[in-house]
Amino acid sequence: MAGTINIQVINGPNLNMLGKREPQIYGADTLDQINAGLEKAAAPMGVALKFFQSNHEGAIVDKIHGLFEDRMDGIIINPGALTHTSVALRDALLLLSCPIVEIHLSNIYKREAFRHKSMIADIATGQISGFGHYGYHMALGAILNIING
Ligand code: CA2
Repeated sequence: MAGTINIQVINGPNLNMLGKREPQIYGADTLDQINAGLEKAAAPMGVALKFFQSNHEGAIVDKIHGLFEDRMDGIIINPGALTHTSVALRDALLLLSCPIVEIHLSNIYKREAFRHKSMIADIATGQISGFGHYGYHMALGAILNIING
């Protein structure tokens, strides 16, 4: 019998402020509400989610190093602004061999030019951008599709 599927959800800088400002760009839901909705969808599918948010690049890199030991089945990551800047995040994710889905609430390609470049898009399994919090659900479905075939 197949065991539990373990998926780590990582959110980067400022995403703890969701629902508190700029709802026209990022939606009205808080990160806790988004996580709760994802958990509700994941549990009946035998998926255990772990959640991590940090405003600090090094803390996220450390977390990813820990996942190297913990052996997750998949990673859903919204790196926030680190998407566009962080070679350290890119290098850390390269340590992992499980599916990695990069997700953005907003469509980064419809926004300022500096958001059009992602440091991790070409090393991620895939990218989802512009579907609000539903993007996290799409990412979950994409990882399960890869694992279950
Ligand atoms: O669209 C996304 O999900 C982003 O990753 C969000 C980042 C942004 O830097 C990326 O270019 C695209 C910013 C997250 C900021 O979150 C806030 C939420 C509420 C209030 C203020 C900021």
